[in-house]
Amino acid sequence: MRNILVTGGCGFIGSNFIGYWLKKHPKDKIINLDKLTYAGHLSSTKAFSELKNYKFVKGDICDEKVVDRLMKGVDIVVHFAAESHVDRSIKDPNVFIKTNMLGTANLLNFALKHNVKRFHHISTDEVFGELPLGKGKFDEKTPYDPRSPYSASKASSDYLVRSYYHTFGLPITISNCSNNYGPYQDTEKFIPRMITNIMKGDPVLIYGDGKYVRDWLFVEDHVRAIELIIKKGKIGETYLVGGQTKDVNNLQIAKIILKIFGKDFKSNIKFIKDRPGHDRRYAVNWVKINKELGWKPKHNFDKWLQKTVDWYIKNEWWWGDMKKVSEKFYAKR
Ligand code: NAD
Ligand code: TDX
Repeated sequence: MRNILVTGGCGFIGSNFIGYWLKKHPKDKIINLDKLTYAGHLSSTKAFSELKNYKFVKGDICDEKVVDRLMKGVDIVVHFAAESHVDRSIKDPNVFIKTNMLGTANLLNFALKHNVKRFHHISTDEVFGELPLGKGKFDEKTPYDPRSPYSASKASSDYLVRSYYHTFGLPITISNCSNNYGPYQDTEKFIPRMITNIMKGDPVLIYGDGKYVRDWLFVEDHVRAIELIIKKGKIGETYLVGGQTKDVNNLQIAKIILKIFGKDFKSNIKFIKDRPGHDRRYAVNWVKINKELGWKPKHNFDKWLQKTVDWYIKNEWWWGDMKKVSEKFYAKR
């Protein structure tokens, strides 16, 4: 039995992680510390919220008292909590600096005080900046070059986590993953926004020329990678996690999704104002985690995109109210 503190477990990846972990490790205990910001949804924890070995605590990772209390007796910290949306970081960077940098620092201080055995930090490939179209991939040796307040705040948190390993010997690991997709992703993000726009009879909105490329990773593949790093990863190391290698741009994804709904492409897309500092392309080389830990992404993009669409069609109860919140934000973007 291990005591695990998960932060941000009411968000997209955190809730998928807890559901997966409790199924596979029913003897472990999980405490989920989440502030329930606009991006935190208790409804995402419905499948496991009644389990005896699961406990939810509403609180802020920046709060010293709460973190000090919860960290006592913890074996493993899995740190997902963050402000995660690039567009919001352009509108209001301060909350990103506070949660992603100061919140991470607060967790590190109390993890050290209470001698946790592992601090696993979830980060992003966006810390590496952008790649040109069609050329190159990020790997663990790529220099950091963050270009948005979001990615800069995540890069800072990565540096802090590493510094606690080198300076204080805190047993850390870090994973930097690419764009996740799958169930329980907030409707502010590209794929769920497209799906729910189509369901509401609205056009798919494309930033700039739409020829931006992301490396798409099914959320369960990501969660499996985190599990392996926690079990077999080397202390102090960073692992990059990416999807099945195929460059697909935003317009091509819009085309696939519109086709799933039987809708014509040209008449259902609308080009809108681009994102300032919009990174052109991300691509991840996941050879290290493959060679050292035996991980690879199992989920095929076309098949699991279709399954993700099916999930949103079946679960309007989950995203109906959230959609109003995300579109309210976008109306002012
Ligand atoms: P999300 O926005 O869906 O969820 C974030 C969660 O953190 C929410 O439940 C929110 O309430 C909680 N939270 C925010 N501020 C908090 C605070 N101060 N104290 C406690 N809880 C707080 O995010 P996500 O997409 O699940 O991402 C999880 C992690 O993975 C983040 O660290 C993100 O940077 C990283 N990441 C995400 C992706 C992706 O594609 N979604 C890709 C790479 C890395
Ligand atoms: O309506 C839209 N139209 C559009 O063209 C939205 C919401 C997005 N886009 C574009 C911008 C990006 O090129 O789609 C792409 C994906 O956008 P987001 O879903 O906002 O993701 P991104 O900016 O790539 O960042 C995501 O992946 C890395 C997560 O939000 C981060 O938390 C993670 O670190």
